[in-house]
Amino acid sequence: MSAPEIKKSILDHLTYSIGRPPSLASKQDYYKALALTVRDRLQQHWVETVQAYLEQDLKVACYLSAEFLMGPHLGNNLLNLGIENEVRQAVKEMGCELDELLAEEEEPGLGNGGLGRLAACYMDSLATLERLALGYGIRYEFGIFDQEIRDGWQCEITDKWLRSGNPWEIAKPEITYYVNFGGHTEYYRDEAGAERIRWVPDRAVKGMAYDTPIQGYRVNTCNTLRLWSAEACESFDFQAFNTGDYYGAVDDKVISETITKVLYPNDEPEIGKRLRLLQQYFFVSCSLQDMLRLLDAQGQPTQRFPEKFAVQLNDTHPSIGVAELMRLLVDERRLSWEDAWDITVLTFGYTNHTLLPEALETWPLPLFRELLPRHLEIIYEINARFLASVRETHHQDDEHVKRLSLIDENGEKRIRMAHLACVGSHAINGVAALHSELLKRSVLKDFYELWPERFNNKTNGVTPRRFMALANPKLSELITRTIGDGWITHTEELRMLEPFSEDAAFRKEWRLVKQSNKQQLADYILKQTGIELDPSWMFDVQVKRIHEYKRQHLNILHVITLYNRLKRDPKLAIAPRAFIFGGKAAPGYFIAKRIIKLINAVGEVVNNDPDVNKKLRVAFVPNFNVQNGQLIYPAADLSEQISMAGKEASGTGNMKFTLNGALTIGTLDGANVEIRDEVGEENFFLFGLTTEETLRLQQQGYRPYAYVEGNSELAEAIRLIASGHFSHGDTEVFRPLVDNLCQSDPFLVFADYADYIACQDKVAGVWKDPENWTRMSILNTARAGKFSSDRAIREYCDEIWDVRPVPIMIKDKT
Ligand code: 73E
Repeated sequence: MSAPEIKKSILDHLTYSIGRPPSLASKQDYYKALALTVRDRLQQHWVETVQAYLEQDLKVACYLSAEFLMGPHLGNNLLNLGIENEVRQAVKEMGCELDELLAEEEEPGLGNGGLGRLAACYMDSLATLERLALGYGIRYEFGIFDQEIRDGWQCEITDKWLRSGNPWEIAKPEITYYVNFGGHTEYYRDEAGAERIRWVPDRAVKGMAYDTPIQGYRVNTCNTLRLWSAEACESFDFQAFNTGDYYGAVDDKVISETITKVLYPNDEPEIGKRLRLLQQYFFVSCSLQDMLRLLDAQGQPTQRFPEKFAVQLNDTHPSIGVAELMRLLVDERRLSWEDAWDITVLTFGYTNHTLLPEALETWPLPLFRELLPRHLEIIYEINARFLASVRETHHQDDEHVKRLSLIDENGEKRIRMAHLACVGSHAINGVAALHSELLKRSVLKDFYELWPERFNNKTNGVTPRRFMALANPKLSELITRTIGDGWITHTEELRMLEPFSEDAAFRKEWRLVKQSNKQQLADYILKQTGIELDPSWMFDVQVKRIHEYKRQHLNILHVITLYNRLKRDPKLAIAPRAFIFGGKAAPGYFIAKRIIKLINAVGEVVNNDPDVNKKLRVAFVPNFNVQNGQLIYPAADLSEQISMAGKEASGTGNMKFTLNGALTIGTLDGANVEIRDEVGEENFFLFGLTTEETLRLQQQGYRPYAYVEGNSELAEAIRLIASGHFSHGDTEVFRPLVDNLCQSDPFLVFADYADYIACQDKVAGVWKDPENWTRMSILNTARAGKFSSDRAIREYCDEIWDVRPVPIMIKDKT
């Protein structure tokens, strides 16, 4: 597509799609016209991809996820299509700057954090690797809230991402399915006289598909992200309307549409809310019905379902799919239980993302029965057969059988969704090597002993297109100039950079790129917060959801420690550092919200104290999201990955930082372990207890206060927080935090404090030698190729899904 063609298309869209003369068009109008121009181009690829699917007997990867944190589409699509330069020129000729138009896009924040972003990276890699794929999820009307910081506190603002429309999606009113809820089940005799069960629901909603094209990088494959939106079956209940109950008539519509209204803003802990179960069942049912329709459209028998679709469960959120597929096959398609079960197990794979016990989904039985009575029966039947086989073939005792059961009978009965997912899947994986090992030893131990062959590891990855090529154009240009551009799709080629770490001229260029990225971030932070940062300082960054296990408070204790050292001796020579934080707290997570307040409170004192602010600054970037993440990762010198060992399943931010040349300070947790293995222990700052050591310490009886008594710097830091020093004399505001740490400290902040501080002192020492730091930075990028989502997706396709590449030909390129 040439610049003049692009220009013509934009003008056409302004006139015919938007209905504005160019002279009156706003930036938003131009953005939309450009987005529609790009979308037209994607549609050609899309149609050919669908055509290939219809013509050939192909298998499709279906990624079921309650979250897809896509981030802005425009820049990514321009990159993947390879038309950025032409577009830049075209819009310039129309008096616009491309960067201004890019800034017009509202980010679709349909996810909380790593889990949702992983789904988005996997969609990018699937298309780039030319694998047919459908992403299935929920079209939330309101995504993750926007975070504002007022007086140091987080405020949540509704995310109205659809307010100006969404040019990337295409509504498909012809692709709708009914989803039932409630009611009861009953026996009946079918035509052949056989006794069967049917579900008599008392409510139904309609799910409508909204499709977004997912373009691969420089290939013709363009896959589909299909998100379901709930609608009332009929807009009005005319019966009620006629009897004068106007509001009653609208009520059903309101209730139905509520299902896809809002994303639950919780990362990790489960909330057990009724609407959440409705959301899960709603999108899973629509998706499975859609697959069955596609199968029928191809004239394929139901038995071939697992040959045509590999369905991956992104955590337990879609795991009701196991029962729903059984219902569709047994009740609606009249397959035998045994045949249906074989299909189900061959179809599903289950990815576990967390070991935190409080995050494992279980549903109270009464709630489940009320909403999904037929599914409850199906789960009972699955459970009865499963436990019988366990008793028979494995001679397990009652205790063991109880532990494996899909129903937790301790106290209020609950359905264990992870157990349903395990029983109903032929493959079960964790998201980093350590995590997959711990799964086998802890939460899924009994299942591992039963079916060791089902268990495997798929270390997470991130897309190098968005998180390097797009986010860090300067570094990408330098790398491409040095080793060619093959690394963008074959990140193992980054290894070719290794020898250049010894080249002083290359190191200088590397530093200049980092410097310029830091300047850009400093400009952004100044604009957002009024805090001035010097790009010659070390940028020490921790951005991720705020959670106690991630230990942002350990980081802030280091800041306070440096503050105290400088207050004691203002002349102390310390390497100047900017501490940059970002991340959202779940609105109901009391301690996490106080951690945000503490970061801002410490920042206020530090940044305004002339004794220290020439060497220390603290900034909290409000509203951390994909968009500003793209500014943050490339600007980091030091990446903070300091979770308590055994708690972070993988982490993916750690990978984004490493690929962009940040050095990591981290524990042996999640994918940190593998990052360290890859980059070399000499290029990684390791500290802290190992998983085994944390377990031992907690078994022995952990006494956090003993660490305060044994460490004067820690004692001083804690005393200062408690004294109100950072809170204008208010001794109450941080009391819950301090008490929690001193009395229980569930994530061993105090136990790791001394080693963390010692390690940070080592970091400061290395920073003093910029040539060496740069050498290490280059080696981090050069050796991070493993953490591409392309590698991860290849493993899923080859080892779990059996989905092969299918090159798409563009037949009529006009
Ligand atoms: O370690 C991360 C992991 O990198 C993990 O905490 C996160 O998933 C990432 C991708 O694998 C995660 N999110 C959730 N569970 N694990 C979660 C749970 C409930 C709701 C929303 C997200």
